[in-house]
Amino acid sequence: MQHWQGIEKVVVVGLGITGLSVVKHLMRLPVDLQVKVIDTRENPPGSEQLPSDVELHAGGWRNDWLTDADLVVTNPGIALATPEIQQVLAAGIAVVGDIELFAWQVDKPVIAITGSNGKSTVTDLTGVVATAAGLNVGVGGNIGVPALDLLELDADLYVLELSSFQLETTSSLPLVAAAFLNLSEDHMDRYQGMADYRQAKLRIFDHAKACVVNADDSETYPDAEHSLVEFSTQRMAKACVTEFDGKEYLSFDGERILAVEQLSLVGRHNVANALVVIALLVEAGINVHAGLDAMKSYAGLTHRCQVVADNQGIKWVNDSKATNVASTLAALSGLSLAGKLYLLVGGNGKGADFSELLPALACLNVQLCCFGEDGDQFMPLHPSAKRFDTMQEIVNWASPQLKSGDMVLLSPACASFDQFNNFMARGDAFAELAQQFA
Ligand code: UMA
Ligand code: ADP
Repeated sequence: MQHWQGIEKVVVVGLGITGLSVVKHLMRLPVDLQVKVIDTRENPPGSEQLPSDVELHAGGWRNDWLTDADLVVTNPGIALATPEIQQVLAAGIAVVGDIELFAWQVDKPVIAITGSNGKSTVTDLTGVVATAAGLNVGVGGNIGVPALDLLELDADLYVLELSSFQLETTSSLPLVAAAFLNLSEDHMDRYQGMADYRQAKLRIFDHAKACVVNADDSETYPDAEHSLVEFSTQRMAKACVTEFDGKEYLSFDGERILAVEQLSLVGRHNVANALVVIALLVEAGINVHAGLDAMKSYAGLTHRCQVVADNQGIKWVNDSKATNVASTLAALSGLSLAGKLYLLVGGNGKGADFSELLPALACLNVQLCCFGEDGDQFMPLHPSAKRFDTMQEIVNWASPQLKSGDMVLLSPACASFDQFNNFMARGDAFAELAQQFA
């Protein structure tokens, strides 16, 4: 309880599932705290579940509450650069996030994963393999289960997906193993530039025993000396792909662990993801061999390159979680089709530069279908580009033309917030359209 000495008044900024988990956690602590909540939204999600003795100010800021606080706990959606939070910091009041509170409390080993793409897949698969190896595992963080809620479980191991937003307000998280998967442009509406975004992600290594880094992406390496564990799909590394008798294997420290062809996951990016899972678990001292059957049969999370309809030779693929350029590139890489690709792109572009898609699109027999708020930004990328308002309009237009061998792929390279509550709702809407027309 040493962290709580001298803290009485706590202001939680931002409700949602994180804010609620923070309030519940604060209530459980054996310290006497006065807790207040501020949310700038008129009707913050989760307000109906707030205990009645916790005061809520919704629809704006309460600077008097903030400056009177001993500690401010922010939702990851609130940038530290927000003027109100800057004032709090200038007044010498500590500002932390839910992951820092988790760090203050946790007494079991923790593995954490960050990166621009693949976090949820690696986090989930790490949990699946560790569970199959006999451990009681708490899996959460940015993947959608607030980390503080996991403390209620009697877990042997915690596996956390951490976003750059969460890492900004985390400074003392002890990790048995941490991975930084890759860095590509994302969230440029929140950061000054790539250097800023990278620095936020690198914070994952501050208190990590083993730092798993991508030998194919030098941006994932920490600036200071750390205990590095490299992974690569292209070269020799501690975790890499090796060839034996004409077959590719996932290998760790020179030992063949699993043939690549035995993975149910598809795509080279998922080979990288599986290598990271092995590296993290071995470094955490877990018997990865005991969980290999689970790794083999793991078919991935929904909304990530998921076939949602396959009828008359026409495949409908939901990759709604592709919310940035690199994830859409991963979906397109190695794609070979007998027919035409109908690619649905657009949404909220978060200030990204989409021109990186040009070379990949140039190699494909593609009909580019652009929709949503930033759909216009995709129009110059391919001569086939056609503008629509919604996915429904695209499907209405494309369906009569579809032939065997074609694929309709939603891999939008954008966030969904312009038209949907989240990427899951967008993916579900696409899957429904696919069912309707397939
Ligand atoms: N907001 C305000 N005012 C407030 C509070 C929030 O305007 O006072 C807005 C912000 O724009 C912010 C958003 O609301 O972006 C977030 O609020 P929320 O209620 O949706 O937050 P939570 O439900 O607590 O969800 C958060 C993470 N959301 C964000 O980081 C934006 C979830 O990640 C995460 O799963 C959850 O905590 C549990 O840890 C989502 C996400 O989009 C999936 N993450 C980004 C990503 O993956 O790219 C980083
Ligand atoms: P995150 O949690 O980082 O958003 P996900 O596992 O949910 O990662 O995948 C998000 C998107 O990125 C999906 O479109 C998926 O196909 C793609 N993806 C998954 N792993 C990788 C990777 N290692 N490199 C690039 N793209 C990836």
